Parts: sequence; C-alpha cells; structure tokens
Amino acid sequence: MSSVFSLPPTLSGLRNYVDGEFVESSKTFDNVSPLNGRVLAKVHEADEALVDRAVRSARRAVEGAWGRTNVQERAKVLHAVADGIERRFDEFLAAEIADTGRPLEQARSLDVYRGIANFRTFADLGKVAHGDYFETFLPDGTKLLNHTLRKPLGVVASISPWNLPLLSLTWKAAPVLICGNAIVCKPSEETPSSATLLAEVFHEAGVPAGVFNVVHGFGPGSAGEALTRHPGIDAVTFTGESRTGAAIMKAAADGVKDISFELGGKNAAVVFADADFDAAVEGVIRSSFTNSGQVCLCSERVYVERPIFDRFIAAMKARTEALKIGWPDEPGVFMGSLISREHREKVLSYYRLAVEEGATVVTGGGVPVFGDERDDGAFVQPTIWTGLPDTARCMIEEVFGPVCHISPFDSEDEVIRRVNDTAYGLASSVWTTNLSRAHRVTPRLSVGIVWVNTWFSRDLRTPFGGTRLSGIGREGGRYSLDFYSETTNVCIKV
Ligand code: NAD
Ligand code: 6OD
Repeated sequence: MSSVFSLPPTLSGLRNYVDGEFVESSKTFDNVSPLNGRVLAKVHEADEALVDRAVRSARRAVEGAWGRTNVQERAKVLHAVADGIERRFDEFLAAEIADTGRPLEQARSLDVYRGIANFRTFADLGKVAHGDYFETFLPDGTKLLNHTLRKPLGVVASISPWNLPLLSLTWKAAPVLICGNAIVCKPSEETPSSATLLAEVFHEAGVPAGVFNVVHGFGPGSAGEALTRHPGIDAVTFTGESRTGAAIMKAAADGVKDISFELGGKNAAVVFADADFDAAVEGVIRSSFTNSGQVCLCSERVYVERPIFDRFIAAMKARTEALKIGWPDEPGVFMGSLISREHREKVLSYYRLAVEEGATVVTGGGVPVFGDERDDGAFVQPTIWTGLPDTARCMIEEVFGPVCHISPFDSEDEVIRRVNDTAYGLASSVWTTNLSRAHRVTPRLSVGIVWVNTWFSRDLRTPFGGTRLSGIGREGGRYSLDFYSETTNVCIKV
C-alpha cells in the first residue's frame, strides 16, 4: 500500500482564527507528515499583535452578548459544534492522521469520537451543575441564606500538545465555553490541522466572533509565550511537558493567573501473580504501545510479581513482535509513526542510553525498514527492556515512545515503594483478581488516576490529573466546571 494521507482541501494553508475571521500572516512554517516527511501545508504563525487581537476579541465576547447567555443557550452552541464535527467526521479523521501518523482506527474511536463527546458531555453537565446552599442561624435566631453563583472566569488561554490534538483541545474548550468564557487556543506547532478545522466548525455554527479563537505558532518567543504572558488572559490551561509547565507558570505568575496543568508521567503498571494472565499481557501491550507510546498515561515501567515474571516476558515479547506497524489504514495495523523525526531522535537516544545503562533488550530497539517512502517518516520499533536498576535514567525520565521496562518484584510493600519512587504522579494500572489486594494497593499509589484490570477507560465526569511533576489541579466533570468559573457566595439576611 502506498497511501499518502493528505489534508482536507480547506486546510491547504493553515490560518489563524481570530475575531471570527481566518487570518493569514507574513510568516509561515511547514506542517510535515511524520509518515513520509512530506510537507502537508504551510502554517500561518501568529505574531504578538495577532495574539493581542485574539485576546481583545475574546474579552469583548465575554463582556458582551456571549457573557450574558444562559447555560441552556450555551449548551445548544456546544451541541451544534458537536454536530458540525460529526458532519465533517472524515475530514477530522484525515486531519488527525495526516498530522500525527496514527492508525485510522485509533483516530476514529479515540480522537474524533472524543472531540464530539467532550462537547456533548459538557453541554449536558453544565445544565445540571449547581452551586451550594446553606442556611445559617445566628445566636439571636436571625436566619441567613447562602447560595453560590457560578460566573465566567473570563478569557482562557489553552495551550495543547501534539499527542492527542483534537482530544486535548476539545477537553479544554468545551468546559471553558459552557461556563460562559471565551477561549484563545494555541495548538501544538506539530498538529495545527484539527484545530483549524474546528474553527471552521465554530464559524459554520455561527458562534459569535471572539468566543473561540485559534492562534498558531511555537512556544518560547512565539504565540505560546505571547499568549501566556498577555495581561488580558485570566487563566491558562496547559497540557504538555512538565518543563514547559514550569516555564508557563513563571509567565503566568506576573498576572497571578489561574493555572490548570496536565503534565508528563513515568507511569507504572503492576501485575500480580494472581492476575488474569492473558488480560494483563493485552492490557500492558495497550498501555505501553498505544499511539506509539505517546500518551501521557502510557506505562513505561512495568512491575511483575516474580513467580510469573519469565512467562510474562516471553508473552510480551511474542505479542510485541506480532504488532503490525505501518500505514494508518492498513488492515490490522496497531502502530503508526511517531510525531516527527526530531521526536524519533529523542526516543532513539533513550534506546541507546538503555543499552549503555546495562539493559537487556528483549525486543525492538531500532527502526523498521519498509523499503518505501515510509523510510523518510518517523517510525520506530516497539521496545521492551529488562535488567535496569530503578535508579537508571531510562527508569526515571519520560521517553514518550513505544517502550517499557519490565522488572520483577516480591511483595506488595516493595512494589508500592518502587512505583511511588518517581518525581511524577499521573497514573498507574494494577492487574489482580484479588479484590482485597486491589483495595489495599490503590490508595497507597501516589498518582491522580489508578486503573484496576483496565487502562485508559474514561468517564468524562471523573477527575483527571496528576500529582507532583505530573500536574496541578484536576479537570473532568465538575472539576472542570469549578476551575473554569468564578464562584460568588451570596448571603441574604431573611
Ligand atoms: P510541550 O510541552 O513541548 O508542548 C506543549 C505545548 O506547549 C505546545 O503547544 C507548545 O508549542 C507549547 N509551548 C512550549 N513551550 C512554551 C512556552 N514557553 N510558553 C507557552 N507555550 C509553550 O509538549 P508536547 O511535546 O507537545 O507533548 C508531550 C508532553 O505532553 C509529554 O510530556 C506528555 O506526557 C505531556 N502530556 C500530558 C498530558 C496529561 O494529561 N497529563 C496529556 C498529553 C500530553
Ligand atoms: O482522556 C482525557 O481526557 C485526556 N485528557 C487524556 C490525555 C491523555 C494524555 O496523553
């Protein structure tokens, strides 16, 4: 098969969407396909003046008619946007695949599906969310009624990563908008297409100018930094690397802006000897290699109880070597490319470092050779290591590629200590058929999300986020609604 995935026709030049208009700029950069290295489109980079225009337009929207809409009206807008994504489903699919090189089936069942679900979920949740109500009695019998009001926070900046572009952006935009705010989004420079297509959907849905804006560009010295430093921004919601989070926190500090951060991870999967063996192998294959390991929730550390360790390694090796890598639409394909050649160089540097640090390479460790244009893309082999001490750099630093290290363990206390011995704290998965053990172990893991006998199952009403270097705050359900609104308590003497 020699399919080359290209962008939908309206995305032949990727423009900014500011104040209800598609805006070009004099400076452009290339959007490159990671499948074969070809240039997909020119992206118009927003300069400081255009970012400023976007923020001012968003401010006018919040202080104008949009800020005075009620939640029922906003819910209709969110459903109209979801309808628009549904109508243009195949174009979103093409945009996500062209930018990321991921398998079609994943883009369909995860990325575009979640783009729609994020808008529908928050449209419905916003309508049922309500504040607190307390009755207070003073010593003389006077009664006070307290109720809380939720108001828009203002103008929110969303800075999103490349690994799940549409999912991450809509995960922020939907709750921002249902709360009556306006948003300026900066998608990753690596994945500008689905955000631009989403702007087309907002435009077609007749959403007022300024409510939803997209600015393209990079981080430092470009649109990202200009946005996070802008005094007209009230809150920054960011998903990306922990180091970038630290830089954004500094930029946001001057304006004392609210921040919500979803950052990196070095997540662990723990497989007890009493686990359903086959389910655990399949689960760890998914949790280590989905999206070529480029999901913040992926398990790069796997701990397996010693009695099943050798059997587990053998099964993981066989399953990994059977995974199909290739074009996104090839039947049975499990892994596409990484996001870029540059990222592949980072992943391969860890493949080399692991060997220097004394790892045994169970499988993988290199680059697949196809003998066609994919050799100019950014593919890597899924890789399994064993034999590293927990202190090795490959056991401490986030690789963000299709790789896991598998270590044996002997007791619950030992494995809990080792899982927690990291600067991150995003997610863990525990594989066991012992219910008591599941309840004993899960509260002791220092992470924001724990799955038992599954991975990446998401109910959008549940809190999502990490501890320590993995983030600040939680989003999801009422946690998003709390973050994206200002709360005012009204106390009335009766
Ligand atoms: P990144 O931090 O390099 O970039 C993310 C975004 O920040 C991009 O849009 C980029 O242009 C922008 N940016 C970079 N520097 C900036 C600056 N100084 N000011 C303002 N904006 C700036 O992350 P990435 O490489 O795109 O994504 C991969 C990382 O994201 C991994 O570490 C992964 O774990 C993390 N991630 C975390 C979650 C989560 O929910 N915890 C989800 C997805 C990805
Ligand atoms: O499921 C989600 O809502 C979410 N934000 C997932 C993020 C995955 C990280 O790569």
